Amino acid sequence: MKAEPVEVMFVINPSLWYRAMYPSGIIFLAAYLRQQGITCKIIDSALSQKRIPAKAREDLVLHAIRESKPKIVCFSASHIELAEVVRLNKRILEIDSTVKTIAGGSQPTYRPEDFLSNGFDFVCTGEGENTLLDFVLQARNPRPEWTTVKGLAWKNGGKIMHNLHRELMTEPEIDNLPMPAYDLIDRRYFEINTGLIRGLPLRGAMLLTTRGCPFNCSFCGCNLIFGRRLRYKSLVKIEEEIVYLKEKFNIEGLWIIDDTFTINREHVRGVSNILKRHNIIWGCQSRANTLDEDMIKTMKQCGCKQIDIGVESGSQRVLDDIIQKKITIQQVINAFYLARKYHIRTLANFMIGLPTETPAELEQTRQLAELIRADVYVFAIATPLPGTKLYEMVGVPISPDEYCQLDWCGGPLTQKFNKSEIPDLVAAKNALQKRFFIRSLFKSFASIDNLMFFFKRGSKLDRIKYILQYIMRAINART
Ligand code: B12
Ligand code: SF4
Repeated sequence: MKAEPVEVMFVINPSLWYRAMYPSGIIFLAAYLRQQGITCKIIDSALSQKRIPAKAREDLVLHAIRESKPKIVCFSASHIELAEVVRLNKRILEIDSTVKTIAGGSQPTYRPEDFLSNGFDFVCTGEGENTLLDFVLQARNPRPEWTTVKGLAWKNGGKIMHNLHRELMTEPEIDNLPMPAYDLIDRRYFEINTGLIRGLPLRGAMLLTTRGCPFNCSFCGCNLIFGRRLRYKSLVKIEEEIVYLKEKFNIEGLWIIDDTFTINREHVRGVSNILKRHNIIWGCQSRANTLDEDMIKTMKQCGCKQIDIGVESGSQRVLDDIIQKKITIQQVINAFYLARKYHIRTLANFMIGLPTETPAELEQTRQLAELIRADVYVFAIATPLPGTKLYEMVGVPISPDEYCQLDWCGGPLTQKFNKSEIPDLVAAKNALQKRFFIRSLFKSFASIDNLMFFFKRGSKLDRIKYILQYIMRAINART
């Protein structure tokens, strides 16, 4: 059957196919355009029923473009997706040079020139809904006036132009956004997997309840996208989305992807109560300084199974001067104590190898890791993402060709950007990871809570299959 032509095509990057998590940005954008009567399609893993090599997946994207003949093709990209997005964009323009292609998301926001110097004519910086809508409307114009599209960076001849900054949407505007276009992505994203709430084999989805983060940690560029003022979705709209996800995909769990969910006590209480009402198991990302006993107690009572907390370092100097995290070691200890007290599983994120970090400070990190008795530990080698303050601090230029080599576990660039006094970061990271590996694996899968969850639910065979796959992947990654 011939595909219907569409005006706008969104590409889920081939490297993301078969992962448990869909790119949320794309489904927000597609829903917004659709609400304005613009025909949209998402090229998704539904195109292929089995694992196929990367090149073949790219070919499927090109095939879909030939079939649907979109006027505009949209890419979303992090730094590690830059290379494939640039390659795919080139191949699309070879098929049809009249197609307008545009990139948005984290890396295009942090560094638009990475894309504009590599074959893209248009980049959206920051929040995308209104910029993309204006872009599509201008593209319909025989003489488009690109300078009028706020938030757009573009190429005028050989020159890179940065239009006026796009204002962030107001809270009422956020609340009026349509339901994200879950219906345009593959249903398999919502099948049982252990990726959403680590180790729990459940049917789940991701949920965004706020936009923005008031903090400004040096390694992160999140607030360049959604700003530093928190904008909340109303509880009514949040409940509508949860009901929709339950009815349509029979979800059991949600991972709240807000940058920091636990900033506003009232909001946390409101969302938690909704999740409880709908019997949803959930997890979220948090900061040690925003958690208190009352909040943790409410969260536990309302089905929260896991909180991910960025601890980063056991050295207060590194936290203050390098990471600029605005938390204290005492707040970290307290947060983990409270989570343990109320039996909420914790995931502690650490990073090692920050500029000027000494072996003694690394030892403080190890001691803090022991002290907090988290359930799951993740140790990463601090990696200066281009566009962040940490990148400037490290001061080592990393070219776009090298982005895909930036590796938290250690890679060819690790030594180049190591400005700490720890000589072998990979060995140091492996030693820490090894120390906590068995505990993390065991707590991910065999905690009392997990076992209760497993025995109380149906679909046991499917769940076992997913757990085994997850363990195999963890073992393979380690060897
Ligand atoms: C959920 C999440 C994940 C999930 C799901 C990822 C997925 N499939 O989308 C998981 C856990 C898998 C993940 C993995 C990783 N992530 Co992540 N992740 C996030 C997180 C917390 C939320 C993203 C999200 O869904 N936001 C909600 C949606 C609505 O927002 P959005 O995607 O930004 O989209 C809006 C705009 O950006 C824009 N937009 C987006 N795309 C497009 C496209 C067009 C054409 C237009 C016009 C506009 C536009 O419009 C959208 C609506 O306003 C962000 C933090 C953040 N605040 O962005 C980090 C973040 C995106 N991740 C980051 C990183 C580093 C990673 C990893 C590399 C981590 C790792 N060590 O492995 C991997 C890489 C994955 C990959 N292949 O890209 C970085 C990216 C940095 C960078 N320079 O690119 C971020 C920004 C966090 C940070 N600390 O800086 N991540
Ligand atoms: S609190 Fe989280 S999202 Fe906010 S700036 Fe720090 S790392 Fe980024």
